[in-house]
Amino acid sequence: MSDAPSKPALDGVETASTLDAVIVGAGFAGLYMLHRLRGLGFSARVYEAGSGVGGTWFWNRYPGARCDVESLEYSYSFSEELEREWQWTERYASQPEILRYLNHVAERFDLKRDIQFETRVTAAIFDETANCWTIHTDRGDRVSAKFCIMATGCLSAAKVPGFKGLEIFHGKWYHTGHWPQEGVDFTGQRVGVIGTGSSAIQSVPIIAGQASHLFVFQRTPNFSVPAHNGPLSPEVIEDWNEHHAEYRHRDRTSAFGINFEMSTKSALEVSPEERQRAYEERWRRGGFSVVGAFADLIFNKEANDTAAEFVRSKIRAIVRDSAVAETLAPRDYPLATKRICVDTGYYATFNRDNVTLVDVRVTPIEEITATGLRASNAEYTLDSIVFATGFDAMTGALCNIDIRGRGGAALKRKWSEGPRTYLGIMVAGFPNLFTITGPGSPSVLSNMVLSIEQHVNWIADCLAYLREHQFANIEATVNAENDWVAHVNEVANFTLFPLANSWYMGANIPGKPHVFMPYIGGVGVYRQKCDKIAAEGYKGFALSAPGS
Ligand code: NA7
Repeated sequence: MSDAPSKPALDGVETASTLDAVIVGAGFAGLYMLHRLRGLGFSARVYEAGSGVGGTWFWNRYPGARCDVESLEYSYSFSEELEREWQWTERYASQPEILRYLNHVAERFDLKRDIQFETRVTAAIFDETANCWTIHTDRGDRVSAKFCIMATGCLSAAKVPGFKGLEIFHGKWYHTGHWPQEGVDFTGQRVGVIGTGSSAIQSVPIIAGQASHLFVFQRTPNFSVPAHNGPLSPEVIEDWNEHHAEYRHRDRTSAFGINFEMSTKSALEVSPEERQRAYEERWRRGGFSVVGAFADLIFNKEANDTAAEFVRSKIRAIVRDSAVAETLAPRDYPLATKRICVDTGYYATFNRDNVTLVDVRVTPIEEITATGLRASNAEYTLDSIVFATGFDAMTGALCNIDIRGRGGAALKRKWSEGPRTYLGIMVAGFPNLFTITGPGSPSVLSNMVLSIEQHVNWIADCLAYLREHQFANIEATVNAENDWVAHVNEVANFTLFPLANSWYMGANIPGKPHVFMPYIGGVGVYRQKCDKIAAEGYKGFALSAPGS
């Protein structure tokens, strides 16, 4: 991977027009936002850094990339026709299939004509005199819009750790979140994968099948549960086609936006045998369902320990070398407080002769060398290095844009001690700026597509309301924002989530404040709150007429 080439400016470098809205990003969120605004008769333009639609699913093309939410649920629900005409092929959709879907959506709703590709938004400045946003791009565009809608994604600012020596490495290196479009063939190579999060856990089994030798450099082991992926049966598809309205409603009113089936029992009130049966049953089902085996797994450490020990026992049963199994078994944080992974053959990959696990907590990576990587105990000769090292989650993509609100105040500065929003949708001091699935909303703790649709609909309805009532501005009040931030923290502190050094907590980025960023109150509860606030005339927001 190399730095992006400098881009030529497009014709008509400055765009004088004033749009109703600029949307930043053409993933699931940006595409649907454009569709909704068009339907309401607003003018809108999307700026997208990639050369195609897809967002996360455009960039994350690493081997084995797949969604860990089931395909039937991880899809738009806004169009009955779309719902009927698109057929998912597998329980968990692969990245190429999701990208095909998003391209289909873009074509079907004729969205591409309002998307400017290969254009990264660099700044969004609120002009208090003209009462509009001025958006700047790396192509030299400068466009005005009444509303600026950030559809920039929660896991889009890829993070390559600053290892000494990377620039002298003679081999090739990649980040999973910026995978080359043409793919990579590791056949016969010595490959190092750094990181053991979801991206590594999906790609390691595939890379191991190609490489002559694969070294997996692990800092923190992750809990992973089997996907049991496979083709969707005609019966499942037929059932979905018949009942999807009902299933979608169930998801919208649920905790995580997926069919989760949360037990009402405590893990501590049942016998060890019953507990084991429940975990085994969930393990057979696969996916996140294990977290719903008991009602208190994310609230009670003792209850959680029983589930964590169950997964560790599975790791020991799969991995033949007991020392490797122990290294792969997470111990220092509760199950699910770092994003649980969903895999196909991850642990079994460590039974292969051509795979070596390196615990970098014991032998830290010291530097990248011309020929590979030096850890404190050994030097590893590598042809390629894969950084599966994650993202500056939730705030990274927003803070990478120079966003300035009233009085020229920078969002990055406002968030220097952690993100502050009202509902995860708006920020006090930044009128008419919306953040789809922003920090302080369920976002990454939910089925993202469902949460995106909810935010997009809320924002679209809000813009229609402003127009109808002749308001020019909407802005979160400081009080409402303070109350919301306190509520987000209060709910998080009821759970075990703050106990982990996770990217939910900003812990993976050196210097980032440790604040639990998503809202864990549940998507159903959250939706009700958002709807109530809108129904009460946007309580907690200041609405003002032009020029006021
Ligand atoms: P994650 O889940 O953030 O995983 C990144 C991994 O990289 C994780 O194991 C990190 O260890 C490791 N890492 C990060 N920096 C380093 C350094 N400097 N040295 C060694 N190891 C490092 O990102 P993914 O892309 O896998 O998944 C992101 C989300 O996408 C996922 O949760 C799903 O929602 C889909 P750490 O745990 O920080 O010790």
